Amino acid sequence: MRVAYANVSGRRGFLRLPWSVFVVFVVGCVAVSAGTEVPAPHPPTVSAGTDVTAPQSEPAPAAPVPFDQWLEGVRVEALARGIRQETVQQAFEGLQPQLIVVERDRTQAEFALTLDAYLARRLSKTLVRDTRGALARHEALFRKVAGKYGVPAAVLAAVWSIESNLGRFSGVRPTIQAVATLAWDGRRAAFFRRELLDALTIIDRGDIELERLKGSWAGALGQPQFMPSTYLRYAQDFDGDGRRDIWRSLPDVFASIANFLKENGWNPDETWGREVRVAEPDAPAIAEAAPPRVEGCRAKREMSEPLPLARWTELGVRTVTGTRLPAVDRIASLVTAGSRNFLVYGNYEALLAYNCAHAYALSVGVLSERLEGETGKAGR
Ligand SMILES: [Ca+2]
Repeated sequence: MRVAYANVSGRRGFLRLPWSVFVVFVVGCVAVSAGTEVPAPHPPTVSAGTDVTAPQSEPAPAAPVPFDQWLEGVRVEALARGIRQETVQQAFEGLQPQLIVVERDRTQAEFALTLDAYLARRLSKTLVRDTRGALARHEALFRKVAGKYGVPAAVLAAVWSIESNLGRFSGVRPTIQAVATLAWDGRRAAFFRRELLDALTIIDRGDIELERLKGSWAGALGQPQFMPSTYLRYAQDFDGDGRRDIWRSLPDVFASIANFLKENGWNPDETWGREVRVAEPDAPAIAEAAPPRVEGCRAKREMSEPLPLARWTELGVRTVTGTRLPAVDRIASLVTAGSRNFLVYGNYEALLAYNCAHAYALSVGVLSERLEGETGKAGR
């Protein structure tokens, strides 16, 4: 199987590398959810709810329309969509493209890491400790949100941790400017134009003031790093103050993450999957019995067709400690990450809906497991 990872910035530039060998990260994505711009590996967390495998590029116009002229067209479209004139006027007042955004979108500074090496580095002791601490500190709130949406607290905390380092780095770039720049720049014009109109809608609805509408350079908002369209569809007002504040309200942040996963099929009776042991001699039979999928986002095409757990057992697959897989009637797909293998259930696909990359979904899954311990998933 072959795979590559990239975030929004890499949409036009997916590299195709051997699946078992490399994970490609775009350095630019570091700044995506980290207000600081440190070149370290980071999963493509920019676009919750957006399939990064969507068509990669649109031809850039031969002679770009001047920004002001282009913006006038968006203004007309926004008004036609019912967004109030004063909202558009305020948002577009003095607006200029932000060159660093274009630069980041074009930068191809990439480096490769095996996926298992990535997981080992990403899930550092510090990250696990900090996330565990946050989970304990907000235990009552996590329990309340988990109870309402049916997504375990450990999974919510893991997503929060991976997306914005527990809210520490949710991005400092003004969203209207960032998204308008990318929409004008042309490469993903249609996609970012829709996101720009959705960002205007967010302000128009009064969920947040213009000056607080901030996020990554690629438009991902707040602590869950939702794109504006994802925000409109999934964000929640859990503290009941009438606003969906995914920047400062932890009840809203946790509930928004939970609602996204629930609406994308999270099943409260199952876990996400588990690491498994595959013996080398069994590999050919497994490849024959469970070929790669042919449909779905890129990461889905890099996992096997699903088989019943009993069939995986017949094929010689065991838990990572060598015991038999649970005797439950459930289907699972195989994900290979370098030297490691994982059998994943439907909930894993809810994580892929958040961000279609195994580097992301495995980070969340493995981190959540470390937080809750193996006992949390006995028999599941
Ligand atoms: Ca609220």
